[in-house]
Amino acid sequence: MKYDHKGIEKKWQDAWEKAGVFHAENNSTKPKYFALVEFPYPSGQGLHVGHPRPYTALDIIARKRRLQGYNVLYPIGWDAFGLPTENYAIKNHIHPAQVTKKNVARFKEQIKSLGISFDWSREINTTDPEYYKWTQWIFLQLFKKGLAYKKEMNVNWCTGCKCVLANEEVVEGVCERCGSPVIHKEKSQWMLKITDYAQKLIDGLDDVDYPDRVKAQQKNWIGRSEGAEVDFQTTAGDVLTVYTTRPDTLFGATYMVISPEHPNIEKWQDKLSNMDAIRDYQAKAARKSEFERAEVAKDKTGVRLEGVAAINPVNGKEIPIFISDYVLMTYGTGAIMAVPAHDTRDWAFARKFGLPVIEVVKGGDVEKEAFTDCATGVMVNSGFLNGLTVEEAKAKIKDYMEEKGFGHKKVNYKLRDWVFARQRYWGEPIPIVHCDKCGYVPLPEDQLPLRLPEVESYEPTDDGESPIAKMTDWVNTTCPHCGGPAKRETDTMPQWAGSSWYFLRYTDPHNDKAFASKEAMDYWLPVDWYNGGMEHTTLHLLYSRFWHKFLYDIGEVPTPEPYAKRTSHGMILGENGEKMSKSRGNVVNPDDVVAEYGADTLRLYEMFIGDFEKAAPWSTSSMKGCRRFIERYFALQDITVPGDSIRTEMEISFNKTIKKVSEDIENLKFNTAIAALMSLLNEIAASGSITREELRIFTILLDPFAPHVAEEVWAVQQFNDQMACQQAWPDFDESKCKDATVEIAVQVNGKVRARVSVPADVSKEDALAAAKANEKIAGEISGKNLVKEIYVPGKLINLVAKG
Ligand code: ANZ
Ligand code: ZN
Repeated sequence: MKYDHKGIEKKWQDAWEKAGVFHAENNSTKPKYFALVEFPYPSGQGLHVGHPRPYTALDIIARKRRLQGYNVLYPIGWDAFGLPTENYAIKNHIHPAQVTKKNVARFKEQIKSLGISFDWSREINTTDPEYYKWTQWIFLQLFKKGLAYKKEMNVNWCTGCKCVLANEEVVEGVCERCGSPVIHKEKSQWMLKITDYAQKLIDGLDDVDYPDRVKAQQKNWIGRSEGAEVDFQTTAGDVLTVYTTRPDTLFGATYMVISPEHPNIEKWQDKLSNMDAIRDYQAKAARKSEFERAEVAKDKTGVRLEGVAAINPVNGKEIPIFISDYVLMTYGTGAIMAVPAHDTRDWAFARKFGLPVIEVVKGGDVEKEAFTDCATGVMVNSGFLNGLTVEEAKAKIKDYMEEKGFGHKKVNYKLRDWVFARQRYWGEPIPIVHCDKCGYVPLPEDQLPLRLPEVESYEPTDDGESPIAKMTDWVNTTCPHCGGPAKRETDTMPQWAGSSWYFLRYTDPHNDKAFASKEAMDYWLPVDWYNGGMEHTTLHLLYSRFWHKFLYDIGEVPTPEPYAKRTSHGMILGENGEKMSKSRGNVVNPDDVVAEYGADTLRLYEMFIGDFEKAAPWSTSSMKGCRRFIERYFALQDITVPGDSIRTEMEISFNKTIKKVSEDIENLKFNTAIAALMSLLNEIAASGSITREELRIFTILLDPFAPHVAEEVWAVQQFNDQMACQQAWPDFDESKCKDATVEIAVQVNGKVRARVSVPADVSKEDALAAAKANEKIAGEISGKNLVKEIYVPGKLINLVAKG
């Protein structure tokens, strides 16, 4: 029989849909399984070959779970608000909703052509008012709990997109999306207080199954640091508080640095004799990005405050105060005590400005560079701390400052609050009204969804306001509280809003009373397995955990963590090993592959391409190899013989393969699972025939990977009147997973001299006897004295012979 994917794939996709085999039931006696992939942004470019990799991987999990008797929820939807759509709309004068509709239709058709077992009856779209009604509702709950607030902020401003970016969206000083430089700007912004959840977001990681690299990145991003806040009296008669992780080095603090934005500068201006130089420096610092300012290697600049100094609380010494841009107002207290002997940036600064460097931890050469090691040094020049280790000194000085009242222990986090507003059109309107009398007033929940108004054009205004600001009919409203005149908020939510809770909606997507019913969430949550890109570790993954934890705290969701397990896939690169891109001319279009070789080949190949968690280059010849494997599988029907059991000589191979495929799928080792199926196929082909029972089992094993051809074979062979995807996953017999015989390498004095075949369960004595009986070995050891006989079961014998 000749395999032709063309007549097969569409037929089975329609049959699955008609039979509703992938519909998840909210009421079922079966155990539940919730498999999730990150829903796509429906871009104008359509699907690229990177998309099918995670979709297929979790499709394999979902299909295997169904075969294992689970009620599986494997949903999909569209994360469709956002800038690329809006920019396209502006350029082509089409409404973004229109653009979205077109892109979604294309994506949907492409994804459907892959035969992924999504439950399409639960499809969601973040731009649908019935969906964003609930995004707005959650925002209102955050607002009511004080976790959404408006603040005058020094924000990251993308000069290209003309909008505010979150810190997470600024990569090395430029916009993650468009690559334009990012500058600082004062703006009143809606913020979400994710910092309130910093510790919970760290602690929760203990209870979930995420890869270590993902946990490490999240922790690193949250950046917990333990130290102390220390008060320095100033000659202006007030107090300057610093945050330090090294209170042990207090005796080595020879000057202080405050951020150019520090509020004390204004307070001290009458006492400062060089305000012009200070103002000049402040203006320069404001133009730099935080990234630039924080760079360790950069040349240190600053201005000394003439007229105010600080007093070191441990020795009463007067020390100068500087402003320098390497101290950021957004971390700690915006002020530091500088210890040039033990901090690299302080050292560079002290050298440049000729400030004293006092060694307080012995162990390095502070004339040459800062000695920053905390593990080995011993305290010197530090009064009552002398002779202690750094750790001991930290504990002692913390107690001392608390006793004397000039400081206390303090935990800080690098994490910042989340800038939750964009001055753009294509996003969820923020459901807040501003009233001169009542301030910020939440829209009553029964007025949700607050729909986006129709506007003429989508360009942001030149002063950086959202295009919605021009819609005065929409903007002017009455205050829900006092009934007086009021204005609607015209900023919209950032793209990360809709994706922060979408998985909850899948459990109950058509509910119009709540974002999802308690029953549905009780049944489905948490997500059992969530796969997504590493690039979302500090953005989407952290944001959605935050929203979920908040919803848990207000009693709206049943679990403290949204995702029980998280995995991440690697990228698919071009044939030349570089990132696929139009400019490199190395883009593979999935549509072409599906048309020419079939979805099953594409699926199988994307799983065979290499270690799932690593990047892998595309190889057309290897892809064709996958196609050939499918053809050879299909042709097994020509050598099928009657028989409702596995032939004795094939028993071990089948049991081993079932075991391997079962386990490899669970461990993301799709490539070796496929390799095992390929080698079983070779063995079957070599034997010249296959029994019906063997073909039946092989077909179920292949089904999650290449479901269309598996269905076709199942139907042609009439194994039973259900579909392949409705069968039971085969069991294996552990006792039949070991080869009857194993090959053992035999060494004489460490050199391999022969290999002998022995029963797999051979005893040490029998193995040694077999080795010595081997002709070659017998020759090697004859006339010699055997001083040692080493046996590594199933693998190796080493005979140590002397004389
Ligand atoms: C004195 C000192 C001595 C420090 C020493 C370090 C080494 P992490 O671990 O990142 O929390 N610092 C504090 N606030 C700052 C700000 N707003 N901008 C720039 N730097 C700031 O680091 C905390 C350390 O970073 C603090 O400890 C402070 O320098 C500096 F041998 O204080 B340290
Ligand atoms: Zn009012």
